[in-house]
Amino acid sequence: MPLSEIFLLAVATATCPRSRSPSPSPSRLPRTGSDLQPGAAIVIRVNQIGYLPEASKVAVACALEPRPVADFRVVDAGDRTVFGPRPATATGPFGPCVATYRLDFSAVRLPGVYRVLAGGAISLPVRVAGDVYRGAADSLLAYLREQRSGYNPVFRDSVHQKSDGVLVDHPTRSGEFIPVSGGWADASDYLQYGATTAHATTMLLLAYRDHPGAFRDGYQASGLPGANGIPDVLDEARWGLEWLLKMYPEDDLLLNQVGDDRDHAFWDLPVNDSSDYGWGRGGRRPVYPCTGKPQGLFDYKNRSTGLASTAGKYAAAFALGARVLGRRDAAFARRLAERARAAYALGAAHPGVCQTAPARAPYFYEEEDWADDMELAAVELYALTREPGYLGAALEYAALEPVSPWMGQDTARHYQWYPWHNNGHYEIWREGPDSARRIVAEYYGRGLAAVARRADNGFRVGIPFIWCSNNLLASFATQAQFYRRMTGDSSYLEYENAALDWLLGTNPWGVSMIIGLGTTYPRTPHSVVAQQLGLQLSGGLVDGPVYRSIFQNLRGIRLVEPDEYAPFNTGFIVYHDDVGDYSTNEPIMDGTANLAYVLGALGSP
Ligand SMILES: [Ca+2]
Ligand SMILES: [Ca+2]
Repeated sequence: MPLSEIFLLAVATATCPRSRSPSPSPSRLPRTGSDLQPGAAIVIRVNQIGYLPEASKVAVACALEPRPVADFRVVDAGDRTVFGPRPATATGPFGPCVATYRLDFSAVRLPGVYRVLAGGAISLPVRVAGDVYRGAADSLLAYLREQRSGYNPVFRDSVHQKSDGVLVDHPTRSGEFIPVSGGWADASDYLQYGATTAHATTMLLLAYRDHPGAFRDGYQASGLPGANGIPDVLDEARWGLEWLLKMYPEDDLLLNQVGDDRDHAFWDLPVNDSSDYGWGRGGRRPVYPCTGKPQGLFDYKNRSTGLASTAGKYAAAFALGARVLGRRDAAFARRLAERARAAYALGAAHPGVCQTAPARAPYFYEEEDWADDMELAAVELYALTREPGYLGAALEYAALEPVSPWMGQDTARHYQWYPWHNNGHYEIWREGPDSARRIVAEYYGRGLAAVARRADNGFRVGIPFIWCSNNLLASFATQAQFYRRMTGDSSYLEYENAALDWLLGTNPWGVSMIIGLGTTYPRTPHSVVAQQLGLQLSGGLVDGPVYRSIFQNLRGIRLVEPDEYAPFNTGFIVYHDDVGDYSTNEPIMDGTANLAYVLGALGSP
């Protein structure tokens, strides 16, 4: 949940003596900015980490003025033409591009570094090699380490270690201290949510289970440098699991979140967070239980109806964790298995959603679906226990939500259907009988087809550009990859590749959306840590482009520097590499972990 109010409070008012102006010092930060030269009317966008030799390779030319592009060619590092001229495929306007052209150079398979030329424009260098994705999934983990609460290895200091937390909004126990220090801050604020943490943890566990070769061991359990004999992705997953166990301390006490948007009053580093929740500045933080009822201590309330959405996510992470970590730590796995059964039973008894709790601002994660979460929990418990009742339940839950409902739609509310793809179908395919495998494959296919129908544009993207659009692309690519593995059907491979290419630079702005990956990536993210320490975060996936109307209507957004991408922000979607834009340029913890799976698959040896 972004720092929605920070600029209103920190800039527009002077009532907070310790508030800091978020004006960055751009000169301290390296900038690449736009590569659009004055007078140029065409840019060529490519995947900036490169292409696997046998993969399809499509650059996209974006013309900002009407100018026909008939053909293109590819040159090698010595400027020799190695491919083309070949006809460019005209694909119509998109966003700021009055015309787009797809430039397919899949036939270039020889490893090397190339550039694509068309219409007088030239692309960034393009690498073709078998190892272009090697290490990419691991690089995401750096951001998760930076987001750690409890002990933070970047600061080598404690973060909220003694302050978390005081139970609030509980019918009988409000005011009680419950030790819940740990986990990850959700985004550039320091709120922490059980639902997003559980999904992130699940994605890390799945990434390692299916693609262990993609991950290395360079960090300790604490997150400090140094190998410990455990792949870092499992160190990070365990960090998530340990916190989730604290957030589910008793069979009937399921905790929802730590902190709330009162956090947004200050632009502080996590180690000296001065938020005041009524116990003094920098004091204790509230921990909210899932209550099954609309929640919010002040004017704004969410629309919670039950516990299953969060209980299901916890149960799934616990059960999967028990399987993946079982051989390394049998006692920990037994504890996880016991908690998985209890959380699942709690969710089954309380169907409905547990949304995050707003405080002073009207923003919260408006999750509306819970069958997907209970499906995943049930099938992970089946995989763990082989008790047939869990498989039967998983199939029943799967039938309640065959397709993640955002797929095919123009818009959705914030986190309305979450997670953005349903891991449960893939797990049923892995664990279930043939009849069930066919059914869940067909479910995935329906969702992919619905997105593909909206993708008739040069970039081949069919997602709605709601807040956190990059998560939708990462999840679309993940689901498409699952589907291909399940069916052998490559009908959606073009869209799967386009989604990843978009995240890595093949988009109108020519920006890789993952900090540190590629050539041109966000240099001034909406992050206190990056801005105040003048350091470059690495690994974080930012929110991504949004509809212009969303950018214009969210509270408190102020761009604080000239927009280097202004020529590309003329269409229906916008993106700003600006510390002030929490709608498009804020790294997010769960989105980053969500991407680990698909990058891990591509980066496996
Ligand atoms: Ca390690
Ligand atoms: Ca859900």
